[in-house]
Amino acid sequence: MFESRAAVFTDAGHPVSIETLALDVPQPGEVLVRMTSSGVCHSDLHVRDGHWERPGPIVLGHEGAGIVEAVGEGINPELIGRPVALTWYAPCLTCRNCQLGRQWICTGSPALGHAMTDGTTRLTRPDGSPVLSYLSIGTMASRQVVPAAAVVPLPDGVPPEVAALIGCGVSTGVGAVIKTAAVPAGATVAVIGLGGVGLSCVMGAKIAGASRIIVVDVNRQKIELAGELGATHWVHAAKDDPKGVVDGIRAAAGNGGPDFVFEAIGLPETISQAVAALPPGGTACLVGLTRYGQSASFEAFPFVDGGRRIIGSNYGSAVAAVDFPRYAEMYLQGRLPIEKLIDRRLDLAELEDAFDRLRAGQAARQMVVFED
Ligand code: PAD
Ligand code: ZN
Repeated sequence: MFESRAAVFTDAGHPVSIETLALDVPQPGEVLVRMTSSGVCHSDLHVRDGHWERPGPIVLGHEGAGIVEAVGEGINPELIGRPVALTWYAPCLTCRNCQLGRQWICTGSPALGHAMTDGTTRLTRPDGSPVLSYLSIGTMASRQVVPAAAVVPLPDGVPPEVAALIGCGVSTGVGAVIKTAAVPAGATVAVIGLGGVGLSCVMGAKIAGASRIIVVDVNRQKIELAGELGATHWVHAAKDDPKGVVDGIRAAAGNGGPDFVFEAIGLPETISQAVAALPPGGTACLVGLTRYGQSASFEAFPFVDGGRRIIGSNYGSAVAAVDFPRYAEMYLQGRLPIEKLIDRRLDLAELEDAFDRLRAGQAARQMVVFED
C-alpha cells in the first residue's frame, strides 16, 4: 500500500480538497506512476464548475507525466524507472474504432468510467471508500495507478512539464491542425482562443507551413505569446463585437477568409464566428468543448452554397503511443517550443487559485509540480 496526495473533486461548484489517500499496488495490466508534473487544463475546470457531470469523489487532472515506480503482472518490468507521459484516453484496442486506428474515439476506453479496466479503483479515503480517477489517470496526485495502455515512454531529455503538456494541450492543438484537419503548406489559418490548446494550434500551424496564422483572443498577453510561437496577424476580440472579430479575421487572411479556422474555446458565439469567417471551401475545426447540451448556429445557405465544412477534433486525433514520442522528438529538435506555454508552477494546494486565473482567461498553462 502507498500514499498519494491528491486533489479530490466531490461536488460541482465547490472547491476541490487536497487529501492524503491510500493507493493500492498495481493489479495485472496496471502501472504505478510517481507523478512529476500535471497541467491545469480547462477540461478540469469544466468538471470543477459542473459544466460536465462527473461522479465524485474523483481525483482531477488529465495532463500529466511521471516516472514508473512499479508494474503489475503481465507488464514489462523494464518500464520501471522510465519517464512517461500519460494519455487521458487509454485505448481498449479491441473496439471498432481502435481496430480502424482511430483510438481517439475508442468506445471501450476505461477512461469513460474513470477507473481501471475492471471498473474498480486503486485509491481509497481513510474510511475505506473508493475514489475515482478522472479519465482513469487523475494526474493531480503525487502517485497514481493507471492502465498500462495510458503510459507512453518518451525519449530521454524531455522535461517533465513538457511531457505533461504533450499529454493533453499539445496533442490536442497540434494534432487538430496536422492530423485532424491536415492543413497543407501555404494555407491560411486562424485560431480563436489562445489557452494551452489554442497556442498549440498555433504551433501546429507553424509546423504545417501555414502562410498566415491569425490569432484571436480577448487577452493581449495571449496574443503576444502567440506571436512568439509563429502567429503572423492578430485580432483583439471585444466580447460585445462578434461581427468585428469575423471581419478582422477575414481582412487579415485575405482571399475572403482563412482556409482553416480552429475554435479552441468552446463557446457557442466563437463557434459561430469560426464558421462565419470561412471563405467558400473553408473548414472550421472545432476543438473547444462546450458545456453539455449547448448548440451553436450558423447561416445554412452560404455554408452549403460555398461548400464549407465543419469538423470536430477529439484529442487532435492522437494515437498516443505513436504521436507522443513524435511530438517529444519535435520538441527536442526545437520545432515545438512547448516550454513557452508554461505560465507558472504551483503546488496542489494552490489549485483553486489556478482555476480562478484560468476562469478569467489569464493563464497559458499552469503546471502543478510534485516534490518527491
Ligand atoms: P483556456 O481557458 O486556457 O483558454 C481559452 C482562451 O480563450 C483564453 O485565452 C481566453 O482569454 C480566450 N477567450 C475566452 N473567451 C473568448 C472570446 N469570447 N473571444 C476570444 N477569446 C476568448 O482553455 P484551454 O486552452 O485549456 O482549453 C480550451 C478548450 O479546449 C476547453 O473547452 C477545453 O475543455 C477544450 C479541450 N478540448 C480537447 C479536445 O480533445 N477537443 C482537449 C483538451 C481541451
Ligand atoms: Zn485537457
